[in-house]
Amino acid sequence: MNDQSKATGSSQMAGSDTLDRANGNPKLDQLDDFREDATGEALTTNTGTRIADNQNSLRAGERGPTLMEDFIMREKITHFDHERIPERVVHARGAAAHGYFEVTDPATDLTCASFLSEAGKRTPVFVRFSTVQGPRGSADTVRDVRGFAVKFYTDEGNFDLVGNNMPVFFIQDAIKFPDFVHAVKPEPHNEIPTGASAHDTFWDFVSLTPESAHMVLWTMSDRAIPIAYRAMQGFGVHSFRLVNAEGQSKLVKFHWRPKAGVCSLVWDEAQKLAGKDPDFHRRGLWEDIERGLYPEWELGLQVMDEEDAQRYGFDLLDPTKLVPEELVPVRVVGRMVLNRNPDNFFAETEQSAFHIGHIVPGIDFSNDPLLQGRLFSYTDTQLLRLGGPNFNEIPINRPLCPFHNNQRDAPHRQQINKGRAAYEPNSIDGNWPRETPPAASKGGFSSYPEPLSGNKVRVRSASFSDHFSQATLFWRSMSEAEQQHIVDAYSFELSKVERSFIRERQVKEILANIDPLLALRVAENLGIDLDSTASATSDDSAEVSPALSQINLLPGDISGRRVAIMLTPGCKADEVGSLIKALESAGAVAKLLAPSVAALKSSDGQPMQPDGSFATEPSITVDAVFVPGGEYVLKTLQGDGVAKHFLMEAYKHLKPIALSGEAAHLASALGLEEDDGLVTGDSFDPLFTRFENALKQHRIWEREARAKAIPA
Ligand code: HDD
Repeated sequence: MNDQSKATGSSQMAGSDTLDRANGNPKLDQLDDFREDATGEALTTNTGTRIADNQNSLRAGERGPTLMEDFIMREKITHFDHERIPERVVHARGAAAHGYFEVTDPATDLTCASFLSEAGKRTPVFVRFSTVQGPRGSADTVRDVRGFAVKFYTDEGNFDLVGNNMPVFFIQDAIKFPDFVHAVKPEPHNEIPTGASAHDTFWDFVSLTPESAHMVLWTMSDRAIPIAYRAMQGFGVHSFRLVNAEGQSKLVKFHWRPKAGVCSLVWDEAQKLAGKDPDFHRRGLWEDIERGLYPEWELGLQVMDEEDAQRYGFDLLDPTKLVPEELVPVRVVGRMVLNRNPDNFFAETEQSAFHIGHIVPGIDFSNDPLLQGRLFSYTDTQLLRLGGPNFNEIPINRPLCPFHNNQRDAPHRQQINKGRAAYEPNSIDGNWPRETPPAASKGGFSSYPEPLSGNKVRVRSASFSDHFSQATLFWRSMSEAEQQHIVDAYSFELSKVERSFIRERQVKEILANIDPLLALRVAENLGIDLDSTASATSDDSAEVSPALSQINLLPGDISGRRVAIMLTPGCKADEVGSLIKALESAGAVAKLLAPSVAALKSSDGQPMQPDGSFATEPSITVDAVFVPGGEYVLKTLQGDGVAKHFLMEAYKHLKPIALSGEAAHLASALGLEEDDGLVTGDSFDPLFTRFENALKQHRIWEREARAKAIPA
């Protein structure tokens, strides 16, 4: 059975012709994809004993006590009692998918890594996206960094690119990671807040840690509330090293560029989704893949000479700095497509173990002190979380290429290693498995022979000391709307900080150093007196990097966008048909919504089956709304508070709305002013074209100030 039929499996099961009428169960041939391990097989204990009764424990008499002897019940409950493993200490909340990486432009001049060597070469990947702060059950849409971890199962071993959706990090040295994480996590006395950084300990730490200024600015930007995993950039953050067959090395930054463009939620939407659909991102990823709308990214490299490590005015080893794309363009070498959902969340997504130290010949590390510390941390954490050193034998972590060594035993060993010589050198087994000398192709891994010297010291290089220039660059590169969102985010978060001295420190010592106007605007919202800088203005001549603004990262089409079609009794069937066709041919998703999920009759008297109701699929779950014309459209929608809220909320969240035919009157009835994104008309084709153009912009930013007056 293919993935598509799997997705619709539950509704097939409901069909009467697929039921085994004798006992009301689905027929076996409809089920075998659901339990391929056990369909048609007897229920047994873990040791294979067939079970006669799985409903009742063993009792002394019908109404008597349960007997210790009941090995079936005890085995079952013991296993259940141990079902959980510790969640990840950070990045606990996540979702993942399988796919492939394909080389589009071989990088053999830069690296001997075989997975980057030939155009068209495909390598299987498993990708896990995550938030950082919240626990496993927390909401997807909170303000946070998103993890973007890619496991390449290359033919020379696994390569894990364990990155984020932001190109910089909060700290420069791994020794500060526990401090940072303790500060951002829920506070220890009451375990509040879940999935949020709007609390005293986070702002206390970052206001005392100027090196965090740049990354905190990113987390206060729209990047921290992505609309979907498919619409996020990914970054390896650190400078890595690529080494070619001649042994030459370059420093590189890895970039993932989404085909869907970079788009975000608006803050009100993100907060509401956290309650109404906490699974919003994982659901989106899952549904897109089941629909065949496969999320896709380009893999790009920024390549720098080692001699230039300090040429750009910052240090390439400093993970709080990015390399502006205007300075070093991104060279695209391949693409990644996610086209298969996991079969089992626990076995794959939860047990996946990423490690920045999983590399292959042709890739190597730089001396970034954050990277260096991470090299220790990831194996260490898996030992606890996955219960011992055999975690790489778990199917999701196992390489697809052959692997052999003399490591043996330890908890949960899966391999049954044959033979007697588990050591090297040996003469009993011909000294196998043997080392492979480094070579141009298929050679063994050898570290780049970087010359090193120096005293043993605990110091931070002076080249790491500028904490504000790039924060200023980011701020200056934002559009007006993006800047406003940043001001709003700082104001929101700091308003939740109880201690006024922490708020003040952040504004006066951090924001004022990024940009005086940013500080002033936030200070005004917090009632902080900034006398000394009150007349300050931003330096308009300061550099900008257009590549940092999401406004410049839109995809130019509407593929993958979700459009709600608000159905009402008597709605025009031909118009709904044309709309679905037009959306589908543009790669967008049509969602038929109605006052309830009951089928309703359209203008041609035929039943139309909604996919959901206005209440179950609120406007925050879609990108745009189309209301087809129809005899009863006004009466139905105006008399329905949920429907009215749906439309007003979509307007407030700056979404394109098309009101066709009779539905046009809803604009004035609801007090919604027409603009580039609120389009009305009687004729489908021109109306759809205007609607599609608005949707290409994703949001109608010019509406934002006006929409503030609409109740949330
Ligand atoms: Fe980390 C998980 C990304 C710094 C220690 N990290 C983790 C994950 C991602 C990142 C995406 C989730 C992987 C998954 O989906 O399973 N981490 C980053 C990035 C960093 C970074 C981009 C900075 C550039 N991390 C960092 C430091 C340390 C860690 C400095 C420790 C010194 N990270 C961990 C960890 C985690 C982890 C505790 C938790 C679960 C896991 O590793 O497997 O070891």
